[in-house]
Amino acid sequence: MSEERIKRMKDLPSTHLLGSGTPMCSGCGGLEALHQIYDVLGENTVFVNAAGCMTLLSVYPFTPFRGSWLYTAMASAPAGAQGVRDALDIQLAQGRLAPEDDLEVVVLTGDGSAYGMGLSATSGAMDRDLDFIYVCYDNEGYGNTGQQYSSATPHAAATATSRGNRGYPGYKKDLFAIWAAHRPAYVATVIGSEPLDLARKIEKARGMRGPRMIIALAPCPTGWDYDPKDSVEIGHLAVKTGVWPLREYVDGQVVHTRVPRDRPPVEEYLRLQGRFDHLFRPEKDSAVIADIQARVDSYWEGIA
Ligand SMILES: Cc1ncc(C[n+]2csc(CCOP(=O)(O)OP(=O)(O)O)c2C)c(N)n1
Ligand code: SF4
Ligand SMILES: [Mg+2]
Repeated sequence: MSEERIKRMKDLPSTHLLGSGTPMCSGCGGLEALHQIYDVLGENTVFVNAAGCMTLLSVYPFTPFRGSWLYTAMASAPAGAQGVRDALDIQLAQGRLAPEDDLEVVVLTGDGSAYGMGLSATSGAMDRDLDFIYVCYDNEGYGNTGQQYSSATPHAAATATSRGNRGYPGYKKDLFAIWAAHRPAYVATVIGSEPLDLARKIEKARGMRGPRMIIALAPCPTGWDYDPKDSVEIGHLAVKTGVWPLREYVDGQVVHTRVPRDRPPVEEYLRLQGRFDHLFRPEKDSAVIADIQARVDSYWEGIA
């Protein structure tokens, strides 16, 4: 690494992640959300990151974060967070760490870890009422290894492991509901293209204690196959069409922070993404599109 680059990284403003020449794709919706989340949480944080795209942000011994960063295996980030939290608590109890120097422990993983490999460790952490924030950036597949399907992949999306004219045969798992069933302090869905909603939820989570769980839908130009300039538009359409409900769980209640009125057809969202190309070419697959639409409609039925 050149001296010049090291200097550039050291000179970054304290709450800025980027500008370090990271090997991330342009238009990355996960990075867009993470950047905004970091702007709210700030540098008094320890990020515990499971293997995935965001791991590429940190190249030992450097990290664009101004706080600390710990890398774990895919299934283990919440267990790693427990160890970090325990170490901080012991230092606080022994008077070796002043309360004002305490750090927020933040797990950062992709959907492959959150929806799949790491779900058991996350469930255990919530059972133990671990005091941490979990941020899952959900790009709906194993992005770092070439977009194989995960259990966050939406129905019919083409992935590296679900090719042909049918795409992924399964249906996206409702992780928000699974997490909320554990009755943690807080669960919320966010997206980088709705920055005010995102900032309000992260502020709220920051002011709480216990497990605070965040899922950020992360439009992914590389895995979803679209022009990076369309990331924000795709994020807006995910919310407007009702595909990505913005919601939060607190005190046993689920509240929608945005109820999309006059939802445009999901087709408008699907059409922009190459991973759904086979639904439109060579012939339109009206049955599959109608199935996707019906599931979205059924979700919103009765939600005022
Ligand atoms: C147990 C285990 N299996 C496989 C891998 C290889 N691997 C590294 S990153 C990754 C994809 C992770 O997907 P996700 O959590 O969705 O994050 P993304 O890559 O999409 O950011 C995989 C499979 C690994 N590190 N550990
Ligand atoms: S593959 Fe997708 S999630 Fe990963 S860095 Fe690229 S755009 Fe972001
Ligand atoms: Mg992923």
